[in-house]
Amino acid sequence: MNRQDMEWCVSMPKVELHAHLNGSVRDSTLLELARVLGEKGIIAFSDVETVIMKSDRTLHEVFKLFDLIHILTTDHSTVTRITKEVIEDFASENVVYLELRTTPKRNDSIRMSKRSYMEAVMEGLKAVSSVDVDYAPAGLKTNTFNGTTRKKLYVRFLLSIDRRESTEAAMETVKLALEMRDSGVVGIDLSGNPIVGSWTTFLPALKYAREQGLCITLHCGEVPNQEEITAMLDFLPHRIGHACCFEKENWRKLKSLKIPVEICLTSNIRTETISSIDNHHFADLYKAKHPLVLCTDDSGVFSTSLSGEYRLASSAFGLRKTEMFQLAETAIDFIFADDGVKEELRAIFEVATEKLH
Ligand code: 6MZ
Repeated sequence: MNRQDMEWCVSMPKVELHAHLNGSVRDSTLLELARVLGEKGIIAFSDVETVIMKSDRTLHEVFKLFDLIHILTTDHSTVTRITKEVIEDFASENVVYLELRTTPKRNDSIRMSKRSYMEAVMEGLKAVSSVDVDYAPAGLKTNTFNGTTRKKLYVRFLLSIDRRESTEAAMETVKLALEMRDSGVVGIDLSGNPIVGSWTTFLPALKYAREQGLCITLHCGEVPNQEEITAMLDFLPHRIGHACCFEKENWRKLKSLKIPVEICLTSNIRTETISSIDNHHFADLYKAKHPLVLCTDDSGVFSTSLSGEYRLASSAFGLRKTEMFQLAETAIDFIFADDGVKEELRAIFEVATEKLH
């Protein structure tokens, strides 16, 4: 694919369903934050700089990097800043619907509660000025500037439970999600280092969330763990992320249940969860017409973008422009927002079809 094709991928409307807030921070922002903490003597800037600028990372190293990023982005005002920047970055490449996920964090030393963390996130969303943002159920809230017709981005939130957390902490996150439904929270994600903890710890919270009408997406099969993969699929989540280390029986179950998969190509290759793009399960699932959506995972950590993921899929699997457009449009079926949003998104794609074909 040449440069013009990349421009085409950027101009196409896109739907992002698997993006972690702290994994999507610009390198330039992380370096700026590191410099400030370096000057205060809290961290050694040069050590941090090397880690941030490193391009190849195993899954293990990625989680060490997240611990570092979390040190850099701890306080409320930084959480607000990164949220604004991340949303504006997705808007700038024509993402029209974004489900942004983040782990609400409690940090007593700076008087941060899970709720105040999320309030800082919401403040960042409201500060977005480059596009109009629709962030809550129909008719509730939109941050429109000057009443003029401008580009619009729908943003919804998923609250993540980190696998390091306890059952109680997970339940607190679910309760917060329920209280924040009017602010655009639509679901719960289970993420974090896949070799840490047992997913059964979170089962009571996940079950409760589902009973209360929240949608659920689980990081599933990022490492080989057949027992967990089977149990996760049997739970019938609304979507799963990754599905890298599946065995024959897992594929059979996934396909028969038709659970949509959030595919993160660059992330899987960089973390060596998949040995090479030629062996990626995207090809088989796409051929089988299994519900799929291309996502970035951590656009900052893996130096990618959603347009870049489409370009990669196109070059690796021979997708033509019409097929890429269709793939992007089909993602509307798997979003957690209501039918009204789905209809509006379909209208956006219809207008774009005429322009792009
Ligand atoms: C599992 C991941 C992940 O929530 O602090 N996270 N969990 N697998 C991955 N694949 C590479 N990438 C990111 O964003 C960062 C957090 O998202 C989860 C991890 O829990 C990480 O700490 P937030 O905004």
